[in-house]
Amino acid sequence: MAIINRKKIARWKHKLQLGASDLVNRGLDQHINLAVTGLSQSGKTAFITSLVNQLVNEGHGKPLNFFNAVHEGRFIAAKRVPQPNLQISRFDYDAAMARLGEQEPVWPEPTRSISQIRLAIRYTPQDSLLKYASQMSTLYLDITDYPGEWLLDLSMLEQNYQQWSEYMAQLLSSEPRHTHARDFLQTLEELDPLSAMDENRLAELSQQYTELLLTFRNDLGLSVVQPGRFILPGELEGAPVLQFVPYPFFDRLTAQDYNAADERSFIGMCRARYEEYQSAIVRKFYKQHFVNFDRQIILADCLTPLTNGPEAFNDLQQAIALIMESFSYGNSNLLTRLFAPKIDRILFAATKADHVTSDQHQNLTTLLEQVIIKAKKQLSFDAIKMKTLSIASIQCTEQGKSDYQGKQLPVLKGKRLDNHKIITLYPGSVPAKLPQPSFFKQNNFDYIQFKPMHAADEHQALANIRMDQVLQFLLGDKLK
Ligand SMILES: Nc1nc2c(ncn2[C@@H]2O[C@H](COP(=O)(O)OP(=O)(O)OP(=O)(O)O)[C@@H](O)[C@H]2O)c(=O)[nH]1
Ligand SMILES: [Mg+2]
Repeated sequence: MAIINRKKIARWKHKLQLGASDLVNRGLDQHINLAVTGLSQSGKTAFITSLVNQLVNEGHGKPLNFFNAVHEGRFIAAKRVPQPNLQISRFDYDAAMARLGEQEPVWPEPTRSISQIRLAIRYTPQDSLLKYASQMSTLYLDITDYPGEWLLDLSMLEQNYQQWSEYMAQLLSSEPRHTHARDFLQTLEELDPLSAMDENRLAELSQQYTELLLTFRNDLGLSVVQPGRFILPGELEGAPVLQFVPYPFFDRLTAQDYNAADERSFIGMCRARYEEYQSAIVRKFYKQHFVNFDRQIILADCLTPLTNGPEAFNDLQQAIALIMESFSYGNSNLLTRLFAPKIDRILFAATKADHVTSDQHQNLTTLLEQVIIKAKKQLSFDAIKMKTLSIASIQCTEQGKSDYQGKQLPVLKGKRLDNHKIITLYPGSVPAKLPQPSFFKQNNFDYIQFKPMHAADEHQALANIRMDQVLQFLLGDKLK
């Protein structure tokens, strides 16, 4: 009798454990939807590839010392599992790893569309409620990759056509954009906004505007480039919804005339297309992919602007502030989460830190803090944890010392992306504050693009800088 009872009790206990674990998994924070945010070429795809790589290959590379679940021996394993949305492409981790594994490794291509990946992370709970529910628990992590060009468009949802035009007018009329925008502005100045507009003529104007946007981004290294789909149209290439321009001379129009303008007029046609762009493209993208985030990492490349000048920094600052307006921040206790999930942790990461010697990492972190200071002030950050780090998702250089005039100087060694030659260099110092124009006159920051190091095999963790701290900050508290 006693034996039966013990067996029964053990079975009940087991059932209870399973049930409780199931309940806990469904009810508590065992799922993270991570927003990987960053302008084009800031390093999103490289970051996602490395994050997946570090988790699935844990134990096969540089130890993740600052990731507590690993450090405490509670991390069991991570694997890719089917993503929730079956209509979106899978993030092509295998292709990214295959490219890094080639004899001459190559970086991921710039992203052209949206993809997703879901990871299941198995761990032994430490001292949370879960400990009593089961010996093993799972944290699901969802990540979406997308072209950085589309991200800035989110702020257009807050502006009507007139407000957006006025913002663009302000940008186009100040340097360094103005020099390039003169002809375009003059053409629009000569145009009667209420006159009938030919669709082909508007297509030409929007082409001229698109070329300007490309110059701003590619030649001047500026970040605020709107609308993003103009430079990365995808399947919308040539569609009328991408054929409109901002009108920079609203002061010449009365509110009455503007409101009465019909869709055949220049201003009416631009307004209608802008509104269509907002609702059919931007709002759709936002609704499908930019709600329900719990955690966010904002990746920023602060080193490229060091080569491009003070305006590029100013623009990066504006772009980050604009982007952050599109997310909802706040407290994520269970009750509020059920109705409106909010981001409760933000990590600001200065990417590509392997481009500078390690003695400059602290300055790079401080510099990013200066870049985001305005954006942080604009938002209310009740109960939000924030951290700033300098990272390299995929480290391409080795740190070393070189003898120079009797002194040991820190140097980097890496393979140049352009000519595949191995070089040893001191790229220069990073200012801890937003650089003044004088910095650019005196200093020559040597920004050289490097080839990624050869990934010997896909089961080996990629060399990186501080990815363990990234994991700890973004996931650590959920793996207790
Ligand atoms: N040295 C170094 N370079 C990096 C690192 N991460 C990214 N890069 C460089 O930055 C480029 C852009 O990285 P991506 O990950 O493709 O950037 P992205 O944000 O996905 O860009 P889009 O897809 O265009 O929005 C790469 O091709 C590399 O040249 C890094 O950790 N170290
Ligand atoms: Mg990408």
